[in-house]
Amino acid sequence: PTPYAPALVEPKWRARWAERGTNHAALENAARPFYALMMFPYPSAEGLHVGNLFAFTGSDISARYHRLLGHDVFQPLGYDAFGIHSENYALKIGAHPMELTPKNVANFQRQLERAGLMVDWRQKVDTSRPDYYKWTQWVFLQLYKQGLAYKKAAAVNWCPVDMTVLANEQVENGLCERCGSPVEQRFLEQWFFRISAYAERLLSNLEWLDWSPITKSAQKNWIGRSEGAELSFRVSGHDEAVKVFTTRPDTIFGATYLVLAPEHPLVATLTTEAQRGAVQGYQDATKKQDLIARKSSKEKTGVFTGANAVNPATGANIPIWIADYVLMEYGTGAIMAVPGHDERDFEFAQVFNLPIVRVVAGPDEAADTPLGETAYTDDAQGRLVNSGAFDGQPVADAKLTVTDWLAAGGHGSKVVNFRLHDWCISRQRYWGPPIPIIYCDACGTVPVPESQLPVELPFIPDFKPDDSGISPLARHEEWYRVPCPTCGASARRETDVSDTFLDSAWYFLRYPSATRSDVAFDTELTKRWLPVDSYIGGNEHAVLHLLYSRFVTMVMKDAGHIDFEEPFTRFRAHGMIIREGAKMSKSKGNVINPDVYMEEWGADAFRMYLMFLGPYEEGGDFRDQGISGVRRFLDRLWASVRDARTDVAADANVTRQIHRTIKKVGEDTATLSYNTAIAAMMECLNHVRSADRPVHRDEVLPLVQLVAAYAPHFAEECWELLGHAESVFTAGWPAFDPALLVDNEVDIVVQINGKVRGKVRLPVDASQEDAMKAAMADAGIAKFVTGEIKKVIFVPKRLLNIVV
Ligand code: ANZ
Ligand code: ZN
Repeated sequence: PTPYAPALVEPKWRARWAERGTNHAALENAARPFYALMMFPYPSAEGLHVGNLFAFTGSDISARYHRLLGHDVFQPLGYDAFGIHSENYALKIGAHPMELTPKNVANFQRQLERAGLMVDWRQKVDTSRPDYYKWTQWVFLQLYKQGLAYKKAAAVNWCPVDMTVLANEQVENGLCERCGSPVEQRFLEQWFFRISAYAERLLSNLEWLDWSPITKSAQKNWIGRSEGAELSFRVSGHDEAVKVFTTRPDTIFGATYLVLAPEHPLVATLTTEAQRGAVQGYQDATKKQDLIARKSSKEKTGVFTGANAVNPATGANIPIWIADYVLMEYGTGAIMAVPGHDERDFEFAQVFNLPIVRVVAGPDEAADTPLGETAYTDDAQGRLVNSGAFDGQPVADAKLTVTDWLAAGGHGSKVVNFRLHDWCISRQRYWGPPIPIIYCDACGTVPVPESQLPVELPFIPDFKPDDSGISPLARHEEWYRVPCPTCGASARRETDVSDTFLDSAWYFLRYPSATRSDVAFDTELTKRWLPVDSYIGGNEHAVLHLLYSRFVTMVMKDAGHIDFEEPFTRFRAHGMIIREGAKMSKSKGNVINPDVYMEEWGADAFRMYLMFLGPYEEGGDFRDQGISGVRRFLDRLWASVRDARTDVAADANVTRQIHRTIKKVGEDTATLSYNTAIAAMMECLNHVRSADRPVHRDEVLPLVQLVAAYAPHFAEECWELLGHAESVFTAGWPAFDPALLVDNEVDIVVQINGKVRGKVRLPVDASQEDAMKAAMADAGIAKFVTGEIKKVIFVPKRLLNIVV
């Protein structure tokens, strides 16, 4: 008898799928379209990572399951091939990204095909190819037309050793993730997208989106809506006022000093001559830090500007300081410090000996209770003290009444503030789509006409960034010198490229139309396939990619290109595969090469094994042991299929078990609970094989359908072996009979004189008489019935007690 041989079976079915177009969706005329999306990979030179494969397999199972349910499933995949990761890697190994990327993509393609994903490869996208980024540039122009793209000077992270701008994610504790040198800030002119204008909408739609709760809450925090007040403090001896944002206007009587961010534009004006040296020294030191270091809680530092402001509530003169714990990017870049009730202000006041006043007291505290070692920050129970006419008011009321009072006096107003910043999309790098803008001395900023797209990224050997902080393209006049599209005069192209996150913020719109060269996305195809029905990916993209995608989709809707504003109806975050308790990484030497495992055990066994490591949405520890167990399951199922017969009677108990398994595997697969679904299939197979007789064909047939989404090549081969000419994926999901789900037999415990002596298995409706008969027929029980039976107690379905 032939054993299961994945080395033969798997290539056979991949070839047949390709030949028959099994994995292609009926893009033009699907009756029940279902768009299953997985996050596309960045094609690293190391090749497919086991984490990628874990993610993709889970998506693939869900897609295949929906196909079995009768949907027309479209599952595309592609490559997020532009960006700093690819470029840095090319730099490291001395290659050119334009030559290296296609090689990496080809290697990924080979590995992905081997994994047996149900991908419609006709619709593949590669963000680094002109036929794709032409449309990324088009997306930029749509934002520009809507007034949502603008240019301004802003700080960027700058690594002085690598001589490059770094994304925030590439800065770890203030150091460059690549070389470890301290990161500096530089001011450069950059393009921004006005995502902040969409903050309220991005937040409120979260309420109805069917997304993983962790992803939603990460977005909610990132958007960071705060209700409060913007208050104005007059500066003594100046015309200027300092505006602050506060969520605690009720504490204004306790504001004993103001703090400006060191970069605040008023600092230069307000600083006295005596303090100028100290202030400038502090400003320079702050420039050398990145945002992450500034947000970390460390010893408070700061400098007095020499200027004072007037507290509008108390009339007191209060000093104006600068300190790096106040960030220019948030609120107004200035705060009123209330050391009695804010932790950071409290620490600062202690370091610099500034007055700390209590203006809120807890329920059982007197107005003069000392504050002790920390600020009193509770805003739920307190009431105001030392606050003039407001004394005694609960904090919640005072937030409103104090704001109204200050507003009436012309000192400020109620505002809603968002943490979400506009999205900086300029990169002073090479490996990305050139931003489609031309600067003309006569016409100013001119968008490249859509008919002139793409603005092709030229091949330049010197793509390396340098200390100038300007893009490598800015060294190539032969490229950037172009006639103005409007007046024809000599003009200059924008030489920055756009952020990789822009490439991935619309790729799901492109897939159905990937082969179209006339439009970014076809109206009809988009209507049929979008929004995406199921999106599965890593939660590390919760606030960048997923938020940007939602934003771009909203803009496309507002511009009239599409008729929906949320791109992903359902999103599920998968967990991570870790090894020996650590995240896998090359530097830790604990990376797993999927090729090796697929070679030894087969792709199907490896897929199932990955899914068996733990709950899909939580992830699990990768162990080398255990894959043999999964493979053994496939071997045994194979043998049962091979040896199955039709000339034996099906066993009723086995049939019931099969129906229960169909129900369970369906429910578990629908909720991505793949590990428990696999366990149920294994248990079921044990039942099928334990009966002391040959296996009936009907007993393995449904099992093959259940396992198909998990081990697709394997299932196809079994299905063929069972006599089918068509793919198992056309066979549908097996139905279960609800009547067979309930047990129709139960174990009844038998006691003699109150002692358990055994049990008998009987139909659920067995009577006392039936139970007695069965008990007496069991020699092991009957031998304890030594005298005359005095009494019998019978609890149906449970217990038989015989008293002798
Ligand atoms: C006075 C005050 C009193 C504050 C108090 C808090 C407690 P969220 O909730 O995150 O919006 N703040 C405002 N702008 C800031 C900036 N640019 N950098 C650093 N801190 C800033 O936080 C709002 C609070 O954070 C504001 O309310 C302000 O401190 C501070 F008992 O004002 B509060
Ligand atoms: Zn011009």
